[in-house]
This record gives sequence, structure tokens and C-alpha cells, in this order.
Amino acid sequence: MNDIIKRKIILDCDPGHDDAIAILLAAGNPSIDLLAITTVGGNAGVTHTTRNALQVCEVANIPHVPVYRGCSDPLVRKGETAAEIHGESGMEGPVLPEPTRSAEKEHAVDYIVRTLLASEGDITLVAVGPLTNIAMAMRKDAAILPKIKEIVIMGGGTFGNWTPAAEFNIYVDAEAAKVVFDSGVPIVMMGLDLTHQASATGEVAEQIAQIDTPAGRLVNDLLIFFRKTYQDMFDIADPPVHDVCCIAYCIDPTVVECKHYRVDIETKGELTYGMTLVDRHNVTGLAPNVQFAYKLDHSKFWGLVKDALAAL
Ligand SMILES: [Ca+2]
Repeated sequence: MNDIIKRKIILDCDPGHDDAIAILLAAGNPSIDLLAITTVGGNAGVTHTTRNALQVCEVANIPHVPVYRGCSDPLVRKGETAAEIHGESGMEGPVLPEPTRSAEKEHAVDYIVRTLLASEGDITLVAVGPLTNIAMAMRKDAAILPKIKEIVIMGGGTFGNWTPAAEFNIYVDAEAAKVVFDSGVPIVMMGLDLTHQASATGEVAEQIAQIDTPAGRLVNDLLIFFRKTYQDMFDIADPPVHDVCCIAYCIDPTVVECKHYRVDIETKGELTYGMTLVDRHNVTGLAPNVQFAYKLDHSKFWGLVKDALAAL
């Protein structure tokens, strides 16, 4: 077997049901080198999301991957959580034991800055929560910008899921999203247009229920809870596992198809705060700044997830 060149990633997340599956996919696929997990307030407060990340790491059997706790609140606005979707703890449903280790002492933003500065420009940031930590790191030391290989973001879209205009991650901290989208760093955006194709259909759920590993059982429990809240909140029968698309892309970019568009973030709109303006017809004439993913290979995507769960 040829040596695999692993893709180095830092996963910035707010677990979160789909975040948890993203961690498991990153841990269970041999082509990902998961350097660290950094946490942020989002689906739940950062104390909860950090604890959830540590619990998932135990199931994923990655005791060597450090977890750094990040920002509790957005740059400017008051924090908002998604208890309606993820429960009060951010990851209701599965019953997991208390984590046996703690988060690292260093703050996530300091870790991101330090690690990028020491790198050879070969680290991808995967951001699947509000963009507060990433924006703070960019603000703290702009010298990190040329060091970032790519930022793969779950956020935004041409429609909303938290307001009619805005997707949750961007809405929670649109000022941070603006910093990131205006940074000039290569961005791949997995918005709702793409992630709603990552649906856990009944067939997929049945296949996952057959995977008799700790990770398989955890995802089965996560999907049972997620299916119910998506049905109740959005009348969507098959819940989309948004965040997982970002890791799948890092493993195999051909799992999605992208178009290069200009995307700007609304931070002032009375009704449209947090909207991502996707300039599909280049009416602004501005240079594209985002690879906008619009089409997912559903079968290839779930194949990656199932292989990882079986391997863990
Ligand atoms: Ca998330």
C-alpha cells in the first residue's frame, strides 16, 4: 500500500449532533491528520460544546488529539444557542460517560495562531460552528493569513434555517463571518444548498444501525434524536448532517461540485442579518472569493461515513 499523504486539519466546532459525526469521520478516515479540535459557543454554550467534544473523542478513540476551548460569545452580539435542534446540552440523545480528560489550558485562538505561524502553510481550517474563533485568530495576528491552506466552512446558503435569510452559524456571529469571508484566504463554503443534500435517509439510518462499533452506536443514537427535532422544527423527515460535508470534502474533494462566486456577509440588515449574499451572476463585478459547493454525491458521502464508523 502506498503511503497516504494525510491532510492536516484543525476542526473548529460546536458539538452538536452533526459536529460529532464530523469528528468521527475525521478520526476514522486514514487520509485525515486531525491536529486538534477547537470549540466555540454555538449550538450550546462553549462549556457544553467542549465537554461534548471530549466525550466524542473518547468514542472516536483519539486520546492523542487535543481539545482547545475557544470563545464563549460572538465578537459583537449576544450569544444564541440552538437548543430547539440539539437540546440544552447541544448533544442530547446519546448517553455518554463523563470525559476522562480535560481541555488543554491554552485558549483555542492562541493555539490556532501559534500552530499556523509554526506551520509550512499546509494546514486546513475546518470551521463548522460560528466563525468567532477563526475571526479572532485573524484579528490577533494577520501573519496567519498566508499560512492557511484553505478554510472549509459549514455556513450560509441562498436560504436560511434560523431566519428566512440566515443560516445558524453565520447568524450567530455575522461580524466574525465578515472578517473571514473578507480575509482573502481560499474558502470552500458548504452552505445549506449543499448540506441539505447530506440527508440521513431511512436507508442510510438502517445501514448505520447495523454498524456494531462504539462510533456506529453513537451515530445511531444521534440520528434518532436529530431526526425527531428536524421533523418537529422544519418538517424535514431525513435530517441533514451539515458539518460532515466539510470533512468529506477534505477526504475527497470530488464528493462535491463547486462554483467560484463572490459571497458577502450582511451585518446590518433589519431582517437579513447574517445572510450570505451569493453573487451567482456576478452582478457586483467583484472578484470571486468562495468555492461555493452546490452538489453532493450522496452515495459516496455516506460511503465515507459508514467506512469510518466501522473502522472506529
Ligand atoms: Ca456545528
